[in-house]
Amino acid sequence: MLQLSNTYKNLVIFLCVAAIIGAAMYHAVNASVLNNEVRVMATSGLLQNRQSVQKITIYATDRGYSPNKISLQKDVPAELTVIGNTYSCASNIAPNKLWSDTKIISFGNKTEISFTPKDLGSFQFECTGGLFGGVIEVV
Ligand SMILES: [Cu+2]
Repeated sequence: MLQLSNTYKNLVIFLCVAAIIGAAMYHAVNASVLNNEVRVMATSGLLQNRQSVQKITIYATDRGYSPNKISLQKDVPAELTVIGNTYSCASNIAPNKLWSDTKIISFGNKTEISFTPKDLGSFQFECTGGLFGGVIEVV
């Protein structure tokens, strides 16, 4: 049998203990990092659900709005992006039960219309001249 000096034996024992403690700490830190990530993901998931927006793109064209029938969910914020692609009178939208100001849709620009539908039902929207329009169903 190889005779090991006491100092050498102590060093080996110290290294073994250090390796075991190191591995335990590594796993503990790793586990807490993982737990944090899970928690952060869960929190942002909740935030996303709470703040989710229904985004719809509508084109204002020479022949009116496309699409001109839109379905939205009640109590969920809505963001309509109206893209102006006409000089016709579809380039403005009159106030109605969902929003209270005239929206100007100039050619080549985007106009955001934001609101939260609070009531169920069928809501008409029209250009200020009443030639073109559409309907928003709140379900
Ligand atoms: Cu019009």
